[in-house]
Amino acid sequence: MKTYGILIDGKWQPSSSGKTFDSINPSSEKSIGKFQQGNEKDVDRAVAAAKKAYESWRLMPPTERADILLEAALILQRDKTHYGELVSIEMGKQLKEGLSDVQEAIDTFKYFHGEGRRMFGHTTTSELQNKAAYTIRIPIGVCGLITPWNFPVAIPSWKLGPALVCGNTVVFKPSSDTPLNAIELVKVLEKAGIPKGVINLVTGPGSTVGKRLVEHPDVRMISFTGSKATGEWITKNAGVKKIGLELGSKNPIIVMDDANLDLAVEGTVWAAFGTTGQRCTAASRVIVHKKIQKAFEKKLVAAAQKLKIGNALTHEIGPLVNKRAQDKVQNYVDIGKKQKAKLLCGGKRGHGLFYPPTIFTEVTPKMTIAQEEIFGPVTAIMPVNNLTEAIKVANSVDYGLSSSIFTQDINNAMTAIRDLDFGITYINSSTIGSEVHLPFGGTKGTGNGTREAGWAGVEEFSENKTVYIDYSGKLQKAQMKDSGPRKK
Ligand code: UN1
Repeated sequence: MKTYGILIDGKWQPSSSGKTFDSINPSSEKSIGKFQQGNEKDVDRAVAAAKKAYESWRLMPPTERADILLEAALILQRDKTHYGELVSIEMGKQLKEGLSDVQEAIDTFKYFHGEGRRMFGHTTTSELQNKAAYTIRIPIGVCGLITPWNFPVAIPSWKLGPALVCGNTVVFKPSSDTPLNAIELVKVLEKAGIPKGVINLVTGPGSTVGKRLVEHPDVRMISFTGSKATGEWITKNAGVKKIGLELGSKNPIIVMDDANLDLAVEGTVWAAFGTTGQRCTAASRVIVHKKIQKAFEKKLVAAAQKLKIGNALTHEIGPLVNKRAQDKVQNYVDIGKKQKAKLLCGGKRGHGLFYPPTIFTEVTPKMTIAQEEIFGPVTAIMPVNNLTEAIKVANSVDYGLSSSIFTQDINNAMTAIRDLDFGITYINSSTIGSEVHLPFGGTKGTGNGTREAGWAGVEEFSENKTVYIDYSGKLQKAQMKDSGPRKK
């Protein structure tokens, strides 16, 4: 069994804790390697290395930093099968999705390669003569990146891409469920030419590694994707730092009575059961017009029962990530039954870490399964009478990441775009499938207003500097010209 190190100042090494943990393939429940259980001391050394590397990294032209990202994209592209299989093996999503996880990272690095030649500021006027005014984007400093297991390559790339092109250095703490994917991704960036100290990687528990990173005074920004509880903890404990949060959701699909039903069923199957429901963008609520409810339910159950469950490398629906996740899903299903939601299919854990697609109907907005993120292959059909009620139900949760409506009526679609309180709205498509050049993130409990990906990624990982250049040769003073009271 191979033992992997942590990366500090360009050197892979053991943690000072002397302890390791295993990463488990959830399909077989076998270990795939030993990883360092990092601690506070490791984080302190990693932050110090990142701080030192920042001095020269921030001065490298952004186009040169960007070239390293392009090179990394090309390496991933060349060996995409290898990296895609690794996603399926360590995280448990089907191979096609493992490959698309890697594709999302390739696209992201290519996009941020382009940002090396954009990173636009504003040029504007000055209220004084012979004076110029404009803004530039400047790096923030050392960034702490804390990432989840469900997109073990794509989500780190959303953070690493913009952080690096903008001139920041990083300490990366990946989820303990997918450390190998994180290490392989960082090795790709090393191969592509990242100088030592610019990326440091410390594996280990959130309660030590993550905590120290959040509290460290030399870390200027924390970018976190994960649970709402941890996001709230970070908000309270990070001190004065920039914070970017993406904290999950309870995403709805609305199916109107005029919808193309087969399309709506296909979209729901993908959004509810794709990645075994383990996406922040998964649709765990389907708000269905009563007129087509029965027909929709019949088609959805039939489609869900056709899905092939098993080893992620060879099946459509892989396992849940670990035992804790499976217990959590089963617990929510039991609560659903107790609260009198009607179970249409699934509802009982499979062998190992597997769980079958599970559909409830007659779910009402106050039920627990209509409110809380389950992060498993469970969806709740909620019948409604009209669009106004559908939107009200859709908005009746604490989260606001992704939403979707299936309708052939432009008026319904435009109303939904205006009124759904979510960061993303899809028309006639499922709630999953964001593209890397557009902002990704949500309203309400999903985050704190930051967005990742696309130009929003540059905004997230840089700051504005405002520049004034006075070429009058005099000391000109703003706001000191008294225009006096208006004359009648
Ligand atoms: C996530 O689940 O946190 O739109 C990210 C999607 C993917 C990204 C999901 N492109 O589902």
